[in-house]
Amino acid sequence: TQKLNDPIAQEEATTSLSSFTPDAASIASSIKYHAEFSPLFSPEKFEVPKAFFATAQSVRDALIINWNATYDYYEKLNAKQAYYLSMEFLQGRALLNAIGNLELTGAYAEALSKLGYKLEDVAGQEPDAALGNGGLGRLASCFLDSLATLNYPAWGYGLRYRYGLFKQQITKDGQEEVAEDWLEMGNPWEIVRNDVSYPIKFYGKVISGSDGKKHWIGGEDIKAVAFDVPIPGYKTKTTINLRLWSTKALSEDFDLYAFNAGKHTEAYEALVNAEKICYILYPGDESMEGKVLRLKQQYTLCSASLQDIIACFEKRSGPHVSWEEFPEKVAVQMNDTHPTLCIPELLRILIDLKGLDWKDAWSITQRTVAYTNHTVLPEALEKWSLELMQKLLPRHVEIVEMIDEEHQGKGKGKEEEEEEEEEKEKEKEKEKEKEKEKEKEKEKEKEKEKEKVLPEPAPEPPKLVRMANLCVVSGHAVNGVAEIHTEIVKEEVFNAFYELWPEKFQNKTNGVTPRRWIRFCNPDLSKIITDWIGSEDWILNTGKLAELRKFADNKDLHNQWRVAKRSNKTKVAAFLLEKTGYSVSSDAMFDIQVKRIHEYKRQLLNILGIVYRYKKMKEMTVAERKEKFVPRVCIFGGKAFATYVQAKRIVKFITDVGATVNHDPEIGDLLKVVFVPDYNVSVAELLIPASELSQHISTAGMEASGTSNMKFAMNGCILIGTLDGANVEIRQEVGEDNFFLFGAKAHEIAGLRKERAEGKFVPDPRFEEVKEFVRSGVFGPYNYDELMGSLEGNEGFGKADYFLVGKDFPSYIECQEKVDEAYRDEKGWTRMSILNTAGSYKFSSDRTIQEYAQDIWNINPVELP
Ligand code: 4GP
Repeated sequence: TQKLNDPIAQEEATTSLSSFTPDAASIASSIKYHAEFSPLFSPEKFEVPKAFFATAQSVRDALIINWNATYDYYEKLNAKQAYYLSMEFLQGRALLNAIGNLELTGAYAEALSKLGYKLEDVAGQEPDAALGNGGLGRLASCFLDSLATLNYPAWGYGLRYRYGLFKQQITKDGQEEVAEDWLEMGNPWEIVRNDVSYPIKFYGKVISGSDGKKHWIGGEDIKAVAFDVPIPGYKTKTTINLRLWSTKALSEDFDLYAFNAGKHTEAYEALVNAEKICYILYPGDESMEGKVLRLKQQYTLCSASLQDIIACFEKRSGPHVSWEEFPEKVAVQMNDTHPTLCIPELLRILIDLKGLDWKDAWSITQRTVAYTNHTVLPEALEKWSLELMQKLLPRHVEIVEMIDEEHQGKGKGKEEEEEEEEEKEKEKEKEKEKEKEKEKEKEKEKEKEKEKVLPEPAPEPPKLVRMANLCVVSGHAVNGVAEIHTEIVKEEVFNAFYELWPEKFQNKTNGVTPRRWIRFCNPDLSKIITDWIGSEDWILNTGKLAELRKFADNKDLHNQWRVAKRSNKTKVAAFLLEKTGYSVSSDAMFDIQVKRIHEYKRQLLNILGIVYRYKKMKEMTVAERKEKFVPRVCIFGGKAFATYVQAKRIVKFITDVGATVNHDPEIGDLLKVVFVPDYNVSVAELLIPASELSQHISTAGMEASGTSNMKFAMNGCILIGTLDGANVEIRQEVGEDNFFLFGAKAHEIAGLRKERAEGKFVPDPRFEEVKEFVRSGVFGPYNYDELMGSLEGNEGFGKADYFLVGKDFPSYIECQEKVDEAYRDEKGWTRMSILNTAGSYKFSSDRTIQEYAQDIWNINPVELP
């Protein structure tokens, strides 16, 4: 980062700062300047894409000034800094957020209008930066906003994927994935830092040097190059950094001889190999190639970030580096287990490169790193093949073995360690000899096997490295993301560790940034809140939202509140028409479920509830159905992982139900079912403010927290949900009367599954009826046997209806009847809506970040002078 400590640079910076006075006229000239000198566009055209790019670049100028000042000040102060390592950051669009945080929205709108553009249209040009899958990645992005806003010295580290999360298209066959080329037109926010790059090694072998140290040599070498994205705080100069790594081959790896000899592919093989590491977010890891790539991604993030953190620590320490002080200056947070490799990597650097002994390095590492768990789904708790890891990262596996020994209470003194090392070397040699013998034997046996009639014995299962255990053993803190989730983490997932070190375990209930998720995405509601509370303070101090409770019965507020909701609904209706061709009435209740498509999130329960409603409507006369049901628009959105067959079936089923119901003239506006294609952050910003009912209906105990539930509540939406994740706390805060609760409780689930597996479950006749109806073929020719079948079966099918859709179905549809009743009472409903916003203040990520800063990172805010 450019340091401004020489007078000329300072002079220049001040000049550019003063030339960027944020009034509409100077902003317009800055935009024009960028439009003219941006090499990306031809000079004669100044169309909307170009206007967006030039506008973003002019905002970036402002950000860079603050960003440099922030960095400079941190360096001078040498305060302790937190580093948030995450394989995912789901940033979404940046323009409106950045000018909003800089308080320049009005000035930019005016400047653009002088140039003949509407801010809205220009902002709409920006592609979503979708470097994340869902909750975990979006949480990381909310955290960055809060860190900057609260002036915490902190950085984010991630990867700069060439292609973000895939674009979802909905065709007659269901979901199709298309590559998301978000960098196609360039990224105006990032600053490529060719001066900041680090070597990354894979494969090779470990040797013991004559200096008594371990050396990791040979193998494949590439480099990681930094791309910096400035993250502005709200109403503060603090602008922190999100550093994203991209991978490149070393320059000498381009094989000039091969190229000149016409072997072009061979010549740039190394280049492609290096670059492909950062091609896509979460490469499919069913193949071995996919697994290798994913592990390379994880190691690249960890190695580059740690080398960078250490370089910064050394620089700030001056000539005398005291490693003992490292944990006093650095806190590393691992966002789930994906960055676990930073544990052995930190140990490797400290021991092999900086010459520390095991004991000191281990103590430093433990005091530096902490781990957040985001899921209790067993399939999501990462386990890596030991064999693969040994090949790719041989030195790290040795270190992991030492950690395991340390944990087993076999920590050694240095001499003992060295002796043992020698012994180990000898043993290894012997082992190698034995292995060779064994191989020969095996070959012989294989030859004989071919002649046998009976099959060969099954191969031994591969040995796996449990990454979560490594995190718990090595970190000083482990946290869950909602109270109920942390209890499950302590009592079930990591119970043995909890018994050993209860002090390590903490809860940090998630939060979302009120800037993006109320202030900027819902300007109409924000204005009302500000008017009634009397100031904009609630944007920084969400506790103020509770003051709305005083006006929960005020008629004027009710009217304004409903007008704002209605206007947001109208925008969504237009959007749905454009994206799906379905026309919906803004008078109907907007009932929304948007999130990743997953069986545990139970979109299937929602759609079966809709099917049941549809069937009942069809059985009634017009008058009866109007009497019984309120008109609803049921909106779904979300992506299914490309290889998750069952999730894709659910998407297809929802769209098929929509195709039938939406065209049924008997039903009209009484029921519409719409699947919004390509759900992403920007779509969420549009849908959430328009939502009246939102569904958070996971099988209890399975959703770690959920964060969209918080966004919906903030925007005055009433939740229907199970007692799961953060729902539990939301219900507590907004009040039981303002939350629609149904379903089995977390502690009952194991018993219910057992009952089901033993064939003791007696399904409700309404559940049988709805499946029967689906099977009758009302929703088209597609065979839903597999989908319906997954909800059935008992003995022998222990996994049948694992997510307990059948069990919760009756209480779900009964609860939905209560929703209809409540919606008819306009006054009562508006009151509930206000009380949801008023009670949502706890769920600001500012609160969450303050807790991390105090209880885990031990860092303090640093306000720029
Ligand atoms: C998600 C959890 O599923 C969600 O409940 C939670 O709110 C979110 O993390 C943030 O903590 N997990 C993931 C994941 O996205 O990839 O495991």
